[in-house]
Amino acid sequence: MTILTRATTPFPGQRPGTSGLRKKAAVFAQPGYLENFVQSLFDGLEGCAGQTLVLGGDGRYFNRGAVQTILRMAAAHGFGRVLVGRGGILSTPAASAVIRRHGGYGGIVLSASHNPGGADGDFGIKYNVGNGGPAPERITEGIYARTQSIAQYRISDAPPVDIDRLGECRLEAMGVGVIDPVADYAALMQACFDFDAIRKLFAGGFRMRCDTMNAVGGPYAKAILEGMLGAPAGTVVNAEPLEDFGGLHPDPNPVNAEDLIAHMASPGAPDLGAATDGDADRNMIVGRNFPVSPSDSLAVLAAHATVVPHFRKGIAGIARSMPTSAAADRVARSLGVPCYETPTGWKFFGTLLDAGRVSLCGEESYGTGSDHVREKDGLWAILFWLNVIAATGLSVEQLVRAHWRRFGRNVYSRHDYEGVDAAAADRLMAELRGRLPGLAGTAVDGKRIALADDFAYTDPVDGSRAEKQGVRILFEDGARIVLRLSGTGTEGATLRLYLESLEPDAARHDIPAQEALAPLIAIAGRLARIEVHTGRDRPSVVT
Ligand code: VG1
Ligand code: CO
Repeated sequence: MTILTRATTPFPGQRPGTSGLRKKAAVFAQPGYLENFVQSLFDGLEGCAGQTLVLGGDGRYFNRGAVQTILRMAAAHGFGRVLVGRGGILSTPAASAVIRRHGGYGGIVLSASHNPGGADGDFGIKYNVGNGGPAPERITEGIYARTQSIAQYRISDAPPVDIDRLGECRLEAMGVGVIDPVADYAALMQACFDFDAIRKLFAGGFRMRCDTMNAVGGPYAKAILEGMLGAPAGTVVNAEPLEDFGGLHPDPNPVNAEDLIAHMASPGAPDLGAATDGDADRNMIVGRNFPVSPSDSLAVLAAHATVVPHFRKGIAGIARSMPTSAAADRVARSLGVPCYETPTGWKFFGTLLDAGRVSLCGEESYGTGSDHVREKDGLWAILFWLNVIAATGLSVEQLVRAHWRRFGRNVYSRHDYEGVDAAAADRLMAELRGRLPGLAGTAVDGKRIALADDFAYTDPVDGSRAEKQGVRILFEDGARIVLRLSGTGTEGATLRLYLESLEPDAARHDIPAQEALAPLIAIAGRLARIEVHTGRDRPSVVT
């Protein structure tokens, strides 16, 4: 076995976005493409010689080949040991748990998460640091800088490692531990939640459908829900991780998980519906004929946190991404704990969690998590709901409605304009930004604007600064419009329009969100001239 140094030339555009580098699988499959990125990552790591790296992915097309390449490069770089999930499988939250539990130097997660998979779909790679969380921007920007001047990479010519058998082997001087991808994670879940109470719930006839969308959540949900908690076999559906997710788009929202939504609306629907995404860090919660908005989910869980063993003593604070509704803010206020507003992307929660300033975090994009790992965590959120249901005896709908009555309802929706011409999307944002200084104090359709800015964030722990994180227009009555461009797409641009209005009147809580938000939708369309710029008279996805 020899460690080879191979000459290479830079590929353009290897800049990680909201969560890692995502490109078409065919782009990643080009000779040297993955290698360049991984070498650029390794070049920036200091003191990793002899250390442990965690490696795994969501099982999509190209996952297995990428695992072998990265193993051979890690050996050439002097890592002491790589812990790899059997079959190359690790969900994003499980990778975070393994890094933390085994004192990993960092970890590589192979996933384009909620993006479609398969040979014609997307592939992705993300780097997590020693706290188990996504690398902060100074690291990802450093990787990107090196990809632009890379001239060579190092790789062992060793034969492939058998990643399908648990146990230890060697690759050059490096150890490779093939681990059960579920075990550490399942133990952590057991420590967080009241498994006895959830077991009793299922034993008492509580029924659930958990749709893991043919993605990596399947083995975890099966082992924990059906294995440890006694949910009937068949509770978890689409449970086999497939390279193309069986053609499903593993982005759990009412549009992509329409089967689950229909099932939950049918006669004899189970008590709880849930879905997870490609890498199992997102969750969607559905009651009987009652989808829960992710922003509400975070707020409801926060309000009931002390029923869960992990939060028995209460929570230190909450953090939410800027476009996420302010429902959680109201809960934080009532608990007397701080609520932080961060830019979109889980990487901005890490410092707050590490510093113990917050215990719970959430994003409007079906992401919820806590200080148990440093990633959002789909199955954790589902278990949290199960624990709250078991402890209160209330249904999903009862919990949410009681929450609205107590705190008011933050009516919420996101409109996505996908595959828009990138230059047109940039023009829209530039024009809108240009108009911001004149907006505060003016009224549109009788609604007075209190603040209009481009969200900027200074991390209160490490002082790092993130700018241009999305245009927000705040109205005096608590309503908000937010516009930003997606940082995870691989085709053209995706414009995201986020809409929120506060409805304190319980008599109006039944009005469908699109109807309640109609005036705000009209204002947003006009202010941003969405149709003029994009040529679209309606969004592609409404959630
Ligand atoms: C989207 C979501 C964001 C989430 C990110 C990664 O980013 O809006 O909240 O953190 O995806 O989620 P963007 O830039 O496309 O809006 V995952 O589950 O795809 O890693
Ligand atoms: Co994900």
